[in-house]
Amino acid sequence: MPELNRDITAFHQHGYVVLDNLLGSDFAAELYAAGDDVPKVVWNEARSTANERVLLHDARFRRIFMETSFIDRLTDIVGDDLQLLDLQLLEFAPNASHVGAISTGSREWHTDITFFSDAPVAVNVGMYLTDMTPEKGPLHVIPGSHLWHREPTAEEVGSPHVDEVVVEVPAGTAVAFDAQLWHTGSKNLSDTPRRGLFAYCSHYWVKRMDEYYTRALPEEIIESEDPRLRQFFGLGANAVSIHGAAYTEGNATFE
Ligand SMILES: O=C(O)CCC(=O)C(=O)O
Repeated sequence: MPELNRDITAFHQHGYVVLDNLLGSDFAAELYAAGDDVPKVVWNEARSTANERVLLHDARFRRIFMETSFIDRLTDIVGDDLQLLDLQLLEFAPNASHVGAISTGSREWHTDITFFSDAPVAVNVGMYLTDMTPEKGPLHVIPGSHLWHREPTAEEVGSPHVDEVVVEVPAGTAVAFDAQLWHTGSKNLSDTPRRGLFAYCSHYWVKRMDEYYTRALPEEIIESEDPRLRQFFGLGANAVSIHGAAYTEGNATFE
């Protein structure tokens, strides 16, 4: 089994990086328990999710972005204009017959975006709340597949791949991967739910997935004066805009 990539500077080469101890095991256990309390949408017998606003209105989930090194570490990967596009809690039911959404095979290879480019556009960050042992259905990735510029075919979706790598990590560790990378969870064969949080990150100039929600962000975020946190939640650029440093000049004229 090849060694997992833990070097942020090699992120683009491999298409992923393991972020050890991003949450830590105690906080992961607290968030796992918090997952009992949040309302979830059941997609099928194997998979249910809780959306960003449900999570952010619970102070325990906000602490990920206010009290851990999340924003620092993702800024190192994405850049100074880091923004969150979406956050989800993903739960795979115990003793599952499916990997997740659709596949009845042992894999469910997919990319998270179908716009392919050499430059990384979006990065998904899986924060695992349970030890990802083989029976828990760990993430699998195909290093380098973010540069293939295509989605898996119908024949490829459900089957093991010769170049796949199993990302067995302990609870509280995260895996950041390019949204173009072929990746898949695997079946949760254990007798307890598998829970992970997925923070989908990108640049400030990419639109947040606001249409998924009807509820506003919580006041604690809207009223925050931390410029990096405001940018992270789409409330104002902190980094110099790709539209130029004079991006906001003239706002007053047209009020
Ligand atoms: O559950 C996992 O480990 C992977 C989840 C996934 O594939 C996704 O969020 O796109």
